[in-house]
Amino acid sequence: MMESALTARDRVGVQDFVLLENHTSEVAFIENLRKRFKENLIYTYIGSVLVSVNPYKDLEIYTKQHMERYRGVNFYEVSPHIYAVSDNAYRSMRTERRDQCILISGESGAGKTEASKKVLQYYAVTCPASDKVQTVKDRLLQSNPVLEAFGNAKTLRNDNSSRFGKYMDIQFDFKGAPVGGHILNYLLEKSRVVHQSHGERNFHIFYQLIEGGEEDLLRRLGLERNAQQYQYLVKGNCPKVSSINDRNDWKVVRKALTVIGFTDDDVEELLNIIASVLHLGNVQYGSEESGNAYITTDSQIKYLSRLIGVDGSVLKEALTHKKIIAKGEELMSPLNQEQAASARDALSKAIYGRTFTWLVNKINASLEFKDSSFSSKNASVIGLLDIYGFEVFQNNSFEQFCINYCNEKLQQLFIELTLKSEQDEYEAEGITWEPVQYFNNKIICDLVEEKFKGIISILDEECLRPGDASDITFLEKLEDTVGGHPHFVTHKLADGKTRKVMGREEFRLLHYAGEVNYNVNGFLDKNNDLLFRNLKEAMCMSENKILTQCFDREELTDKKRPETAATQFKTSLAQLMEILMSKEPSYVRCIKPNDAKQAGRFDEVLIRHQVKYLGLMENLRVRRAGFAYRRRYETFLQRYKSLCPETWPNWQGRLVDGVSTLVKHLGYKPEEYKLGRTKIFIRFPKTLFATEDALEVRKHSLATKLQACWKGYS
Ligand code: AOV
Ligand code: MG
Repeated sequence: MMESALTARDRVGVQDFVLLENHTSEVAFIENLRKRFKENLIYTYIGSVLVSVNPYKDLEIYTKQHMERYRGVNFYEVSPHIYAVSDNAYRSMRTERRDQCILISGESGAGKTEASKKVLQYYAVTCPASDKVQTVKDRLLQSNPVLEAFGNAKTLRNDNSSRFGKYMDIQFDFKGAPVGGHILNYLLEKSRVVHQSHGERNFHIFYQLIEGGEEDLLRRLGLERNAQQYQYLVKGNCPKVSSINDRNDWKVVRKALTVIGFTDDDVEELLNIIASVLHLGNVQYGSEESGNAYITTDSQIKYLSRLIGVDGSVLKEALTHKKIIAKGEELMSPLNQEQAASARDALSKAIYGRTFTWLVNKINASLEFKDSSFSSKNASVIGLLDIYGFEVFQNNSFEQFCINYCNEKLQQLFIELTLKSEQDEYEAEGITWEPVQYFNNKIICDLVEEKFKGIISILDEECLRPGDASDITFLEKLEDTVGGHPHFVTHKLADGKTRKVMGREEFRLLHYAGEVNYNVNGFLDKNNDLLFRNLKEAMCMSENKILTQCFDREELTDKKRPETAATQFKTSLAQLMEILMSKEPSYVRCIKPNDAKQAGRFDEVLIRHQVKYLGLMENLRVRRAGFAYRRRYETFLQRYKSLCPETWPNWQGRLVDGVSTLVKHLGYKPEEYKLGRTKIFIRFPKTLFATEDALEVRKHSLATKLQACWKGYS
């Protein structure tokens, strides 16, 4: 028997939080999420915002049939899905000719990267295609495994954690076919190349190569099939991860590189670099009596020299000395063991980081639309943002500081745009409304990025200051400058006493998503991101075709000090915000159901916390403050016209009059709704509920009548 609309709602909850009877109750909100999660319904709307709870298991909801179900169908007429958001953005782009962006946010492991892949797959399958376009689609899709191999890693939060930020433009021609793409990448967590925390790994590619690389390839690269042999792979004591099959992933990545257009030569040069980073990590030092470092592992130098095409003696000298230019004269000053090891690590990070940028550029070249009759400037665009999510570890450093700052910026954008677009809509439709109070995290963004007195400015100041500047002086300066800020805490209390629970090398930021203690150790070095000149020179001599593009001789003559890492990041985020602001946004808010990466576990405390900091309750309140529901006249009429004899089967007059006739027939009271310029605004969900139920009843009675008819025939 058909389940009645009411009991179905009891079981699976409402598919739009706006329809909750008690919309201010967080308990009701979470109960609704729980009901749906239990039924494997991971998606729920707040108006047009999609809330997604990571199921941590494969659901049968991403098939081609599912894609077809969402294609060209109105948002509210099908159950909530990432495909509905994708389709909606696509149709808005097509019909309104307005560039779109899909912003996916949520903490580490909440499902952002998976969501972004679903969006891309949806377009690849459902958008029109020609042969040429098929290549573009394939390349767009295949860019993912490649970038994930080089830019993702296992962390304690996520087995496939994005360690870089990614914004991808998908370009469409006037027929709506994807014709190209462009990726912007943000601050890769390079430090992972040389160090991993316990239980974490280096970037996937290293393990994929070692596990999956063919025998003769490994021989050529001088590598053993054993990750334990490599210093850069043993720090986290976690070579294998149960959810990851490195050997299979290697095959996928290798194939993807070919699809993207990498020649065998390109791949060889790329792998030479990956292998040389591993060899570099195994370069060990001894200490002479004088304290000067010397290299004890000549065999590594031999491999390195061969793989990157730099003379062995040049490498050896560069890895143990620092070039100083004094009074116009060049001097080689020997390094001690510790300095030499850190110079070596700086080189590894630089090589890997620059190769990653090269990789993104190479992918961009392959995604570039090349057709003289159509310029990418005329293309319509859907941007897809998938960044690293907010994260807190036992020990948090410069990287977490940058990642969490980036999340603050994105939250800020969400706040501005959801409020703004809501306001704009009421204004455009000629309807007055009451604004809702939000926690505005601008105060935290300012604390980090403000000119002269923000944390980044103070960090830069310490980085540029000659003399005794250190991580600790940086912390002291922070205390002096932002010590009184409501979102900043250190061990020092206002009365001169100390806070025992905090270390002396830490500062705490009260982020919108939670408190994080940052250890200042390494902040200056990481922000400076310096590479000794002679190491740069050595790299400029490289015969490796990729490295010659990564290390440019011009850099050696450039007298200007490069911008610090944090400032570069800040600038690129500001540019990103501008790009996003210029487009019409759709939001996907991802929630992580538990910390154990397990299916079926709904950890209420964790979820409540996310609901809070993502501002979902406020989001809902804003959505409901004026009118819970709004629909374009044609959509509303199309859906409910069967409920009124005057509008059924077709209304001939003006749409607004049709809607007016329909709602009067349905018994809507004047205070329950307003008619705007193009849309009907419905104040209470229960009004729409009643209408939905009436529709359900009508469908049911139609179905029963049909069945009766059918029985009569048989
Ligand atoms: P993230 O991108 O939000 O974290 P991911 O998208 O990598 O998180 O998701 C983490 C893991 O959760 C994935 O590897 C899948 O195992 C699982 N998962 C996520 N979404 C789904 C889904 N829709 N269906 C099935 N499994 C899913 V980070 O990159 O760490 O912020 O920086
Ligand atoms: Mg991710």
